[in-house]
Amino acid sequence: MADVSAPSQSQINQVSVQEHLYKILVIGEFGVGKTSIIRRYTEGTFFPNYKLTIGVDFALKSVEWDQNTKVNLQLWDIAGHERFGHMTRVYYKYAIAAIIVFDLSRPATFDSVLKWFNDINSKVMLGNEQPVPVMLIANKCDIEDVEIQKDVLDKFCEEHNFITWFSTSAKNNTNIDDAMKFLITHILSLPTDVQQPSDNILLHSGNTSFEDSESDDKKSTTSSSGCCS
Ligand SMILES: Nc1nc2c(ncn2[C@@H]2O[C@H](COP(=O)(O)OP(=O)(O)OP(=O)(O)O)[C@@H](O)[C@H]2O)c(=O)[nH]1
Ligand SMILES: [Mg+2]
Repeated sequence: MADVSAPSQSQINQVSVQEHLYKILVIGEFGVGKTSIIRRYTEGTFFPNYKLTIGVDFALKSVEWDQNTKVNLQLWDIAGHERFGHMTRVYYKYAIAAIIVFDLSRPATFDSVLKWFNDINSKVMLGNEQPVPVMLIANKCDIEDVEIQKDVLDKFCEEHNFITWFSTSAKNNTNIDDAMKFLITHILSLPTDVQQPSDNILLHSGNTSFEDSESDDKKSTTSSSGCCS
């Protein structure tokens, strides 16, 4: 005979929780602190030694956003070094948002922000053909004497349609969580038709170095060599 008893509270909760998987790109010049920001956010750690990323690295973060919403972020940590740049079209695929990082102590890295921004806009868009939302991060605000030109950054973001900017320190854990919360809030507010089917995004964590050509998309997003971070 069928069980006609009322569902328990935990069964009700299970049914009503919505789970999302979002692919987020973290890009910018080499050494600006992309890997450090991701590590701080996902693991709560910081390493003062620079170990450059080769190709692309992945990290996952699950956030219990509210009682009804769980958000899984797949953060794509893309090497900033010029020589790895030719694979970005493959890496960008199915991204729902991007973070462009620059280093407050190296002004030239701000000059490259638009290069990265144009790279994204020319290679990926949302499901509704709108541009991918981009957040600007001014990292290393802990370094003495760095200047944060708020007006310049406000104007820059408005002019180029960045969703906002934050000054952060991966070293001191300044504003990293707030920046990510802002980004998640923005993503959750996007119309549902922009969501990419999450089967396209693999829930892997690890390091991958791609040697293949840009056209070999499928292979690239599934391989995981575990080589050299
Ligand atoms: N003072 C300070 N140093 C930082 C901060 N974030 C990162 N660093 C240091 O900057 C260096 C580069 O950081 P990474 O996170 O490896 O930079 P990246 O952007 O991932 O570099 P690539 O992988 O080459 O593209 C490392 O020595 C970090 O310890 C920060 O907020 N403050
Ligand atoms: Mg790195």
